[in-house]
Parts: sequence; C-alpha cells; structure tokens
Amino acid sequence: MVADILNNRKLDAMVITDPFNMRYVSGFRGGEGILYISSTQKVLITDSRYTEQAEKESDFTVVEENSGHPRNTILKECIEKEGKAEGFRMGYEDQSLLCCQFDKMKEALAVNEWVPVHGDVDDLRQIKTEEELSYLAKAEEIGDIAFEKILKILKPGMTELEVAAELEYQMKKAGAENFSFSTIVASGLNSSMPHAIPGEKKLEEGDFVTMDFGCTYKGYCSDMTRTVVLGKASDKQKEIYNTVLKAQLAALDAIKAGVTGKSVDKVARDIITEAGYGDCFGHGLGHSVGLFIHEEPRLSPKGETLLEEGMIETVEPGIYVPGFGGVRIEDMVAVTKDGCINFTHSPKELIEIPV
Ligand SMILES: [Mn+2]
Repeated sequence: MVADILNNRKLDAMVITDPFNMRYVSGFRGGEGILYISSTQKVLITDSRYTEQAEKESDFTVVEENSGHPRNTILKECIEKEGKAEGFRMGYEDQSLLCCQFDKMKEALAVNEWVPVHGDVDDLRQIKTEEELSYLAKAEEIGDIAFEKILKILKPGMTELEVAAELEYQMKKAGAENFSFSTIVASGLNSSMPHAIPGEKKLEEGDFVTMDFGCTYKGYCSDMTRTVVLGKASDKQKEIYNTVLKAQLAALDAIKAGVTGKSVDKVARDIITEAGYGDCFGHGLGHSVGLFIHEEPRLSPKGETLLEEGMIETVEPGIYVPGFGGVRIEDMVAVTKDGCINFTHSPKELIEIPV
C-alpha cells in the first residue's frame, strides 16, 4: 500500500512518475502523467489525450494539465490543500523522475524536503495477486502457442527477422496486446550473443536458433526462450544443450519460498561450471516479471532477497561460446510454498527441425 510508504518515510505526500507504478497504483494505463498521493488526496494529472481514459480506468481525481494550467501549478494547488505551512516532506521516485522535471518541481513547489523513495512502489508489485498470476499465465500460454506454430514454419533460408515477425504475428493472433520486449532471434554464430538483434542473416542447416520472446496480456508480460537446431545436432551442440537443460531443470527444482535468489542461481551455475562452461554464462539466472519485463527480485549471484509465495521468476541459464554459438532455455514460474508452478509448457528436450 502506498499509505505504508507515506507512513514509513513520514511523508506528507508523494508523486509517482514510473508508468508501471502509475498503472499499478491508479489503474490508469496511459503511462503519461503524474500521480499525487497524500492521506487525503489521490490525484492523477494527465493531458487531454488521456483524460477520458483516465477517468474510466482510475478512481483517482483526474485533473487535466495544459498550457493554461500546467502540471506544477496543479501540484502546487494539491500541496496548498494539505494546509501545512512548513516542514512539507514530499516523496518522489528517484529511479524514474527525470532530472529536468525534478529541477522544475523543486523551483515551483513549496516543498521543504524532497525524499527519494527508491524502489518502494516497485516493491509493492513483487508479490502477485491471483488475478495478476492468471494474466501472467495467459501471457505465457500465448508464447507457448506461438512457439508451437514457429516449429512448423522454421526452415533454412528464412531470415532471423522473418522468424521474429512470425513469432510476433502468432502471438498477436493468439491474443497478445503487445510485446514484452523486442523479440530476439539469433541463429548460428549470432546465438553466442545473449541479446542479439535479429537481422538479415538466413537460417542455415546446422544452426542453433535461439528465440527469446514474450507478449503482454492485460498489461502483464510473458518471457520464454527456446533454442532448437536446424537439422541434426552435432555432438558438441548436444553437449552444450543438455548442460543448459540440466542446469535449468535443477534450478527449477531448487525454487521455493524461503530460499535466496543467489542460492538458486548457484545451483544452475555450478552445473555449468562443472561442465567447463563457467566463463560462458555471464548473466544472472533469472528475473521477476510483471507489468514490466525485468523486475525484482532477481536470481543472480547478488540475489539476497528471500523468495516468497506469489513471486514470479524466470529461469534462464545459458552457455554462449563465441565463434560457435549458444543456447538459452527459459521458463517463467510462480513461486509457491514448496516449489513453483511452471507457466511455460513448451517442450525442452533438444528439438532438431527436419530440413
Ligand atoms: Mn528473461
């Protein structure tokens, strides 16, 4: 609750500027504007493109900002209504408020103390409600549908961009509102770059093809990765693939409420290191997902946070060998008391696409 943040940080009011936090707190999906919240006022300031939408989506008092009644004048009026002559403490989101906006607010508003709230509002989003979990599961299901379709379409000669376009088309056809991030398709030597940008490269027989994609459903993101081989896999491809798979399955087994993110990361990392590929797994094992694609807490060597029931995590170990190629396998799961519920149902045994 935002009220807890106001209390804990002894704030008279706070402004929320992160678009995902705005949505989470107010219901407004437009992403443009600012929220002002105190114990007596809940105000959503946005411009005429969004005022009608904001009134429909949010129970906040919507105030239109325009050149005659600019944002900082409206905020000034909100502060005046609090009737506090001095010592006004205002919280702000230092992780999202632009410096240029902050400078103008500091100049315009009678605030005595500006208090950065860091990730306090983001933290409210860590534990998902049943409703949020159902949207996340649905978004991931759409990814599964797109993957099933792409397996029938993949063939040598297609460019990475065409594969990405097909995945996105299939997700939209299956009900996706949007994409969680730019779809990654990396084939052959490109697959050793974890976040390669799909390009004009044509798929060739013998390529690893890594596809990392996701969509949004009712604002909630999905995220999954599968790597397949076009044609028959070589022994080395099988060795790398099966090492990543072993690490991924072991990490999935290790997830449950009460363990740290770093302990889960270690399970996967140890397996990859023992196989001799420790230097080829540079990124963390996973991240949380919600309205935004990369949320806290993370599964990484630095992940001190204890996992809790209702948190979402991706589990995505990888091995990337420059000059050879790479593999990543990623599922998205919900943490439970004794384990996790895997929202990703696509097969994970190495798939060799007939050519
Ligand atoms: Mn991911």
